[in-house]
Parts: sequence; C-alpha cells; structure tokens
Amino acid sequence: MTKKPIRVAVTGAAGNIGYSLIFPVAAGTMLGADQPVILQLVELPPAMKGLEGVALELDDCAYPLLAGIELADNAQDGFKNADVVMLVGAKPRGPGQTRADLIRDNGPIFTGQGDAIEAGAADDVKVVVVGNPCNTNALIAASRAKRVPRSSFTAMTRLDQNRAVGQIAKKLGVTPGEVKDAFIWGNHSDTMVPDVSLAHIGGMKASEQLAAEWLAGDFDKTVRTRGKAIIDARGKSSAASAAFAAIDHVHDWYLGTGSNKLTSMAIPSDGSYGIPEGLIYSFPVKITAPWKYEIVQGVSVDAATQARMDGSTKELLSEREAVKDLL
Ligand code: NAX
Repeated sequence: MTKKPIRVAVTGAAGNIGYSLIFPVAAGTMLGADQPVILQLVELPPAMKGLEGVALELDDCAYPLLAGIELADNAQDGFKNADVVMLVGAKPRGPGQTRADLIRDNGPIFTGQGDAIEAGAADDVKVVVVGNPCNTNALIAASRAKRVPRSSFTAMTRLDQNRAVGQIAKKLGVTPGEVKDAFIWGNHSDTMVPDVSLAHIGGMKASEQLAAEWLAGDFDKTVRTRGKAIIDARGKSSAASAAFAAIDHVHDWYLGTGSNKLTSMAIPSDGSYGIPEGLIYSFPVKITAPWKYEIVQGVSVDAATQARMDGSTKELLSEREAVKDLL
C-alpha cells in the first residue's frame, strides 16, 4: 500500500543550499525510497519568481515519490500541516559584520518562523535549523512554538561531523563509510569540538590509527575552519555539502544511523555532561525509534576536551543573552 505523503517545508528553497537540497528530498534520499513527499517551498517575495523556476524543474524530474509542490512567500502559509520543517533561509553574514550583529539580524526571522510553526505545523512536527547561527536560531524558534515539544527543535552540526569523517577517511586512505562514530560537541561555530574518542575504522579505534598530534592539530583546525576555506576557494559558502548534511540529519533522525551507533545533533540540553539545560548544544545521540533520539551517556571527556566544551557553552550562553528579548 502507498504510504501517506510526508509534508516537508523548506525555507530559502531557491537559495544555494535550497537548490541542492530539494531535488534529493523529492527523489527519496531523505525519508526513504518508498516514502512519498509533498514539498512546501518557502521564499521571500522577491525570490518567488526564481522559486517558480525551481518548481518547473522539479516537475521535469518526474520524481515518482513527489506527491505535490506548494509554493509560499510567507512562513504562515508555507508551514501549514508540515511534518518536517527545514529552516535554511537566513541572511548571510555581510562584510565586516560580527557574529553578534548576525544574531541580531537573523533572530527576528526565527521568531516569525517559530510563530508560524506554532500556528499551523503538524503537532508532531520535526524541525532542523540550518540558517546561521543555527543553534541560537533553533532556540528562538523553539521558544515561540510552545505547543511543540522542545525536543522537536534541532540544529545542524552534521556537516561538521561529515567534515571530520571525510578528513579521517582521506588521511587513512579508506572510504568515509568505513569511518564510524565520530561526532561534534557544542556550537556550529569555530568553538565546536570534534571528538574521535568513540570513532573506529575497520574495528580499530581511531586513536590507534591516527597520530595524536594530527588529531589535535591539522584535523581539528580543518574541521573547525572548513566553512571559511570553502568560501575562500569557491567565493561562495558550502551548498551541496550543507544540503546533503541536512538530508543526513533528517534521514538518520527518522530512519536510524545504519552501521553507525551515533550521530551529531544540536538539541536542547537535558543537563547531560554539565551543559546548561535548554541550550541547543551538539551531542552524540543514538536514534532509538523513528524521530526519537537519546544523548549517548558515559563518553569519557578529558580535561582538554572539557575546557573546549565549556568554551562552546560560554559562547552559546552569550548568544542566548544577546537574543533574550526574543525568547
Ligand atoms: P543563500 O543566500 O544562497 O540563500 C538563502 C535563501 O534564503 C535566499 O534565497 C533568501 O531569499 C532566502 N531567505 C532569506 N530569509 C528568508 C525568510 N525569512 N524566509 C524564507 N526564505 C528566506 O544562502 P545559503 O548558502 O543557501 O545558506 C543559507 C543559510 O545556511 C545561511 O544562514 C548560512 O550561513 C547557513 N549555513 C549553515 C551551515 C550549517 O552547517 N549549519 C553550513 C552552510 C551554510 O553556511
């Protein structure tokens, strides 16, 4: 029997990431090869003409699973009955703009979108925030949608995890699929903490195969600063890799992590590992059932990692302080 379509709303659908994201979603890469989807694509009014062109291309792909395409120039219409909401659209950081300025600039977008989720999305809607600063934007949206459980609001650190896996695979000359259970703590910013303490390749711990000096040096720096390296090389920020990471995030949340025991998701802290409750912080999580995650407990955190995790916490607390009037 054909399954009921899942309604997936995407903001910024005509932007760089959006254009790489919605085609594989329509193809079944995110929610499964037998799962019909209805795309609810949301853009700002000036970008609607471009979005209409994207919709024409979606028609032309004749995706067997695509049960509908709806376009909206506002979140209230765009999020109606949505089962999954992917908040990608946001203003990019302008020249000379600080992170604090960006937070203030983008914050109001996420109050409006949180209100729209509250007003019209499905009761059991699941949300992933990609637009930066994604952790704090997720906090803002969650605080406006009181009807929806906080745990349904997440932010994306999967791109950072994938970058870590990619670096390890390249170093060892294996495929990324052979590298398991690397993850990210903290904020999606350069205070993030890539952690390979649970990682393994071919049944051997990563720490037994990789030099500690490389892990603490080049590896760590490359993962944390990869976004900038891509902007420097392409003249544009990551788009396809970010889109596929968003797909991985939602895929694993719904369908499980496959041969990995865990994945990274920025989620509301429950106080685990001393992270203040409610802060949207990236943890290693295991998926226990469709749309259910649990923080992996018992990871042994050494003093150096703890100090860096505290640094990311401090940054997130100051971001929260900067938007406290929006919460
Ligand atoms: P683009 O500027 O190419 O596209 C953004 C799109 O969003 C535009 O089409 C714009 O019209 C639309 N938009 C803006 N405000 C909107 C609103 N209120 N409602 C609906 N649509 C809206 O940016 P793109 O390269 O696609 O990046 C999007 C966001 O992802 C940025 O905030 C960026 O910083 C963030 N990223 C997050 C990453 C992560 O790992 N969490 C990595 C990649 C990326 O940098």
